[in-house]
Amino acid sequence: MASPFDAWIRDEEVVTLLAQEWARQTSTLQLIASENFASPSVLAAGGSILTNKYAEGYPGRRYYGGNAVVDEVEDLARRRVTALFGADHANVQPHSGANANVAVYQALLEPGDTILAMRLDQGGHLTHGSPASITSKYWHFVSYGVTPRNDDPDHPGEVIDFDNVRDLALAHRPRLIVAGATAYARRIDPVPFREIADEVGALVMFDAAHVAGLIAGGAHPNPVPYADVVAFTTHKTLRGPRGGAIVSREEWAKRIDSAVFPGQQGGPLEHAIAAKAVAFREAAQPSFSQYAAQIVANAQAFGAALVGQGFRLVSGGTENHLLLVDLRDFDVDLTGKEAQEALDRAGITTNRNTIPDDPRSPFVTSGLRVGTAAQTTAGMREAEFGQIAGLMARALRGRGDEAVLAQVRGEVADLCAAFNPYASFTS
Ligand code: DSN
Repeated sequence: MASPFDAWIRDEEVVTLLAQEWARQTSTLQLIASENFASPSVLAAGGSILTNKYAEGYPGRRYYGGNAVVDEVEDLARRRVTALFGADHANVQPHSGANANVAVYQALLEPGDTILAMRLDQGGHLTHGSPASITSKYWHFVSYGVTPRNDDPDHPGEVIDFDNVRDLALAHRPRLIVAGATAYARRIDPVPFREIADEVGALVMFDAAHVAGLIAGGAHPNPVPYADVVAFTTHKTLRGPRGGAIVSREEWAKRIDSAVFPGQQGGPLEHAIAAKAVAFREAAQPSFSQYAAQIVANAQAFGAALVGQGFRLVSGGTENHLLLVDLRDFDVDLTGKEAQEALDRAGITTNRNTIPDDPRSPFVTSGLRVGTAAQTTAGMREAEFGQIAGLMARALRGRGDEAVLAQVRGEVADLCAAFNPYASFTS
């Protein structure tokens, strides 16, 4: 069956591939923590005629004619997102979260300046100074990490080590401190970052790529009052189109706009910006707050059920939409790569991930990252996530037996059939 959104496509090969992807997305479990199901309105705006228009520049200051309507579209997106987060200024043009982060560095810093950010293997993002990222070629990164593992449930370890952040800040006097992560299951409090930054005269960027939807929905603290700049993606918990955005204090507005265009990008993707505008409106609805709270409740139920199946959770649990699973307690020989591949065969889509101080390489890993944002959109609740933990454990225990994997895959398909993501959207 083809996706209901592809009726206009006159290209058999592409339609066939989209039908296959529709079947995959609706008959297998989407547990990648950075993914979601965008609404039909977001999809339609993203596929609109605005893709036809070149609009280098910003509303009222374009380098091409014919942008009267496009100006209104981009202004609408900017107004909606500044209202959503209570920010002074917004730039909605970044094509991705990585672009947004690099534009912030370019706007706030000189080449060679020092940035203090979270190390990749401790939960940070590539653009937080990984040697593999261009960011580390232009700026000097110093990395903070998490506290050691500690199995006391009242004082969990593997949480951001603020003593380490402060010590490094005092020793290296960074120009910018980055808060935010890509594989970290705990709430990130912006206040200690601001306090440490003030002590050493640094600026603060909060990378809210993962938790922007939780912030918009009120499930996580809003970093905007504490950070100079907040950069984020629009397609993860925020449930919009694939892309990035930056909100900031007014004093950084001009520099950020110049860094995005012409600093990094050419023509903005106005169809994507229209889809972002739709998503920002959706995220401002009361139902989105319920959604954000349910994402977290589902993640906590999922975590408890995974622990019940013998898995260990990095940092002992979750306060957001994701869980970082240390596979070694479940099976000392099971790598993240092997687990991801076995789960794929069982219809459960996840990604392998390094865990803090992982003895294995980033290509193999000892961890698995899972998230609840997408299947919560599809209507799944705590009971279903409990069931999913059991299915994952069965698939991984029986990973050498194709009959076990096929049986789990069948049960996954039955579960997904009862929770079609596109049945839950009413507009
Ligand atoms: N790829 C994103 C994620 O999965 O977290 C980060 O860039």
